[in-house]
Amino acid sequence: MNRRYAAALVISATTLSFSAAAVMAQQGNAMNSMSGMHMDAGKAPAGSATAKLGDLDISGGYVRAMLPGQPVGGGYITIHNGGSSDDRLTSVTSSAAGKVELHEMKVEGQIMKMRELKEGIAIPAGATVTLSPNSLHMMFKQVKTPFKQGSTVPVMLMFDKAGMVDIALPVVAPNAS
Ligand SMILES: [Cu+2]
Repeated sequence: MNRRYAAALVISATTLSFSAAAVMAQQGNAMNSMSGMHMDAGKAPAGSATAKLGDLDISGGYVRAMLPGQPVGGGYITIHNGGSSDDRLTSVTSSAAGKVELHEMKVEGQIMKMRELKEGIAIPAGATVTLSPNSLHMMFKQVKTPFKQGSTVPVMLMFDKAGMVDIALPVVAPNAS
């Protein structure tokens, strides 16, 4: 299953298409609960990272440990905008990866599609936006050392209005959500 997952993700086109089975392989567990699209409810593992930046409350930050041969890593976080003006997560960088992209996954028909959000992710005034498995996520590419459970991955989040913040994301089990 890991090999299949890796093969699917090696296709580094802007729009990736892969089968629901490959997505289940990525999840690595809870297959029986995955009929159709499995939306995590935004619950983050214990010990996940938090930060405060102006009107933004950042919580539930973590990355998943990478399986052997896995070419890319996934990161997740929740951002609440307590202010009265809209903001936008425009980009993410990390010293642990050559680049970090903002992606979304969507089921179209029977196919799970992933695409890069080049304009970033809107964080409207008063809204809470959650990056979670099978939906919005940070995708770490050109990872220097595969993320290992128990370590942390430093990231810098850049927002249109609030500015930037450094946060260390704990690395949790590959199938955690
Ligand atoms: Cu992705």
